[in-house]
Amino acid sequence: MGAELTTEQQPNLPVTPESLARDAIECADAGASIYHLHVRDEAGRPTMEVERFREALGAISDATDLIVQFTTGGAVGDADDARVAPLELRPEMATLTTGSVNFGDEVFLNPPPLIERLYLRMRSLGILPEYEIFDAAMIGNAIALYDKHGSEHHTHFDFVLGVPGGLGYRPGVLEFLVGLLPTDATWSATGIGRVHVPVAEETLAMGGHVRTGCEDVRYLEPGRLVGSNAELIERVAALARSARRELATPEATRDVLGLPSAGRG
Ligand code: KMH
Ligand code: ZN
Repeated sequence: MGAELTTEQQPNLPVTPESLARDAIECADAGASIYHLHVRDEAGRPTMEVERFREALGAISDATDLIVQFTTGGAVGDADDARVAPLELRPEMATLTTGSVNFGDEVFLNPPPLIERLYLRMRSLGILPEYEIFDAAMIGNAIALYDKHGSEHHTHFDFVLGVPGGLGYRPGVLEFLVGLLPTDATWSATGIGRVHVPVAEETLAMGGHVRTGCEDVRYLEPGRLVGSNAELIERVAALARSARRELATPEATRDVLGLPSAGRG
């Protein structure tokens, strides 16, 4: 789950800048438009080291026109300063979890001063936050945050359903969550583990966008480890086609999110 996944548990994780670039190309070819990025050290352990983010961002941006979205959640227990630091590289987007949540046997801590610090840093650097919603109260926290500081940016939410300790998936949950969003917001959803397919199907039917990848899904089916991020994107792309939903290019996604086009960046 998340950055907590090790290369022992999932040997197919891209780690080096070269493998991240290859992975990003495959993802783009399969229909992705945003690349949510965690980085790892040479031993495959999660890190928030700025240099690793710099190399990864350079490699992915040279190889594709995908929107690169940095994690600011990192791995459970990462220090606040470490979570803020990579933002200095000015990725187009970064995640912002607007509340604390139990996370397996641990706690993913996001106290209000850290949330505000991350938000203000993103805003001052022109980075678009993606509000990561692991539980319903986080929606109100996000709205209160940009109401306080000015919401001149587009608002985009991502529902993460099925983390042990967070909000789970069942029919009706997405409708409830979407009902709490401001009317001009866009949203995506991801189901952790075995709920990834029903979450994707319901999201597509409701007009939302879908996130998927090795961070969220370990097994393609019982006993069969996911071979690559692209394999999961291909699965979602097939679901999108049967739901008569078009795949957005990175440029179309920039347009939806109010990001400058890559050419004007
Ligand atoms: N690894 C989780 C503690 C994010 O990328 O911002 C946080 C996470 C969310 O994965
Ligand atoms: Zn993440």
